[in-house]
Amino acid sequence: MAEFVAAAYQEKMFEILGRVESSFNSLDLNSDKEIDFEELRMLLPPGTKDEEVRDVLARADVIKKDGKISLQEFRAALASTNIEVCLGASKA
Ligand SMILES: [Ca+2]
Ligand SMILES: [Ca+2]
Repeated sequence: MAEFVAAAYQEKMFEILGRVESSFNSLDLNSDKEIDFEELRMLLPPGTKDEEVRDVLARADVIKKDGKISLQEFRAALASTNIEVCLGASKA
């Protein structure tokens, strides 16, 4: 039973990671492999304040603090925070 749960969990993680990469690519409008402030702003709901965009960016921009979110940072952010909820990707 535990093995079944572990396998299902792993499968789900792979599914999420695959989706993370494709959603990252669709958010990376200029295809430079980073999500910058403007790209992040477009992904958040209309009317989101600059400081809120900056806050989300700062929470994810933790590995290489260059003001942009790399795929690695994007994944780490999803794994460690509820930023996934912000991105509307919470449903399995
Ligand atoms: Ca970009
Ligand atoms: Ca970064």
